[in-house]
Amino acid sequence: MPDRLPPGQRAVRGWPVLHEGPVPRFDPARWRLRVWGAVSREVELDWPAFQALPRVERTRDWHCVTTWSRLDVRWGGVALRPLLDRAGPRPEARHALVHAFDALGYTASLPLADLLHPDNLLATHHDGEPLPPEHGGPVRLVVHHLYAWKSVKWVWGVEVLDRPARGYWEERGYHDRGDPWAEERTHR
Ligand SMILES: Nc1nc2c(c(=O)[nH]1)N[C@H]1C(S)=C(S)[C@@H](COP(=O)(O)O)O[C@H]1N2
Ligand SMILES: [Mo]
Repeated sequence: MPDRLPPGQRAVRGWPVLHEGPVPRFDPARWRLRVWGAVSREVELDWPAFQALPRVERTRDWHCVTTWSRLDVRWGGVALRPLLDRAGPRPEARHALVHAFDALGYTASLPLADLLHPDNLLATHHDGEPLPPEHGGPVRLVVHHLYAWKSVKWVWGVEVLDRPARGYWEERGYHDRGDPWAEERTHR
């Protein structure tokens, strides 16, 4: 299936675990999903409110910048787009920083337009099973169309910005957008 593999990628069968730092403990009593920054209305949802949102499934290919790709990954969870629409990004908003609740405070930055892609998920399930903690459970972002470092595990926050900012890997030389088909691996 070479037409499904972006340049420099190879398909793997298993599911590599890849992240910086230790897997954090999830506390459902303290977790909140927040959308804030350059928005008209901040969104804040606790775990029960998040769990009550409509659920969707998406099966898509997924590409890590370290050259592995997974084909037909089946994710389940909550569509991100309606939550961003609810927050109402202000006209000047162009960028976003997505935050994890791990000890590292991992973040990924991306153009707001890419975060608004209707396929993006706050994934809680994989192949119909709850997402394991090492893969970002109970909830991670999935942005299928960008390199996987943008798909923040253990997500809690989306910060909408009217100016560019850089996340964990972007600060370390990785690309601000990260389109695998354009091989946007690092900054020029
Ligand atoms: N919080 C957090 N999310 C993260 C990372 C990380 O280090 N911390 N690594 C990213 C990278 S580089 C990849 S390839 C994917 C890997 O997800 P997986 O371990 O479920 O395959 O998670 C992304 N999300
Ligand atoms: Mo990655």
